Amino acid sequence: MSALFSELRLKGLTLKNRIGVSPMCQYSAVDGLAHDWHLVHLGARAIGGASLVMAEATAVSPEGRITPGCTGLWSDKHAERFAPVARFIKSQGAAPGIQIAHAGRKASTYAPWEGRGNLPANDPAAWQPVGPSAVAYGADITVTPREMTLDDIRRVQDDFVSAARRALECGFETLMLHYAHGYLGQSFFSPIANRRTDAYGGSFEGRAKFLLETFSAVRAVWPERFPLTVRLGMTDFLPESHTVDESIELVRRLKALGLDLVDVSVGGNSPDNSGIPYGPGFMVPIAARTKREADIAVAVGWQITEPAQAERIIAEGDADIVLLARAMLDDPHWPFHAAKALGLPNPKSVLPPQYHRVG
Ligand code: 531
Repeated sequence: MSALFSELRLKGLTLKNRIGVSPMCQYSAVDGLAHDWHLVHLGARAIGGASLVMAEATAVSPEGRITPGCTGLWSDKHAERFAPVARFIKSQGAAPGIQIAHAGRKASTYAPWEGRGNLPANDPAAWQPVGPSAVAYGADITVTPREMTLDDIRRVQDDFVSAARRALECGFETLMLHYAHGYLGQSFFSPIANRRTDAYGGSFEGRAKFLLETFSAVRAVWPERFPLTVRLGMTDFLPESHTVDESIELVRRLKALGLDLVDVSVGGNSPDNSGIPYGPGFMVPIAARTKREADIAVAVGWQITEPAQAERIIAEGDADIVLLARAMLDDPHWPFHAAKALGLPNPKSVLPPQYHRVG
């Protein structure tokens, strides 16, 4: 009996296995609108047998995009474009999910294959990023963000709520708030990015305020029957970073507000990555700790590539689901190949009948 291929119940949703597709930016939208690429990219991975297919970091407003090619959910037209994507994923027996995001001070940058860092100010596609404080990220993201006013904060929180409503209307059944990787939510929690002296900065309570309030506002419109999740950057692994202990306390507070699962990730508030303990499954110990200390369902990614490794993570109770990224780009049929490698009795059942002629 495989733990990786056991069901996972999250609220009213039953996932058919513990293998999910992590949200992965495609930088391929036009004016934030999803199109054929997103349908085929995400649809192929639903065909491949993942139980949860997460659409990429999707901006709640135009200035919340990381790049001009990022998807958005800031109008009903955007929702209409995502509806066939969600519908197809569901038709393959996978749960359709979406991550909603605001890029904050890491906005207005090139797609990775077009350049590095910020779009130049004279590029007509560039815009002014905002953040908790007027502190630039650094390295090649040199633009100093405009410090958000209290009105800006309210507006962005409303944008998260509107995007959540639209995500529901277009058929997504799992919603993830992007509170990782140095984007807006994460940056409010980080003493590296957040130097505010008002109620939204300073102490743990102040730095947590934007994240907790935004979560609460979204929870009020996201139905109880579907999981509401957060991807949280647990630490930057730097002395000046927020700590794993603080993150676990934040997870406890989010849980009290209705969080169903936390996807543990890295911080991304500093270009200094020297403290990140890269290596196979390096986030698993933090996932296990979070699960134990916050008593909540946990997802984990990062350098998880092998079926036996994924099986062990779930079997040992370190996490409830693995969310694969690069491994899924490499092999959309990763779940089928994992079922074979783990010696499941009928691995072809992972794929739809149209593909049962595989060897
Ligand atoms: C890179 C990244 C990972 C972890 C910390 C900082 C940066 N990813 C982040 C992605 C976009 C592509 C690059 C998102 O989370 C949207």
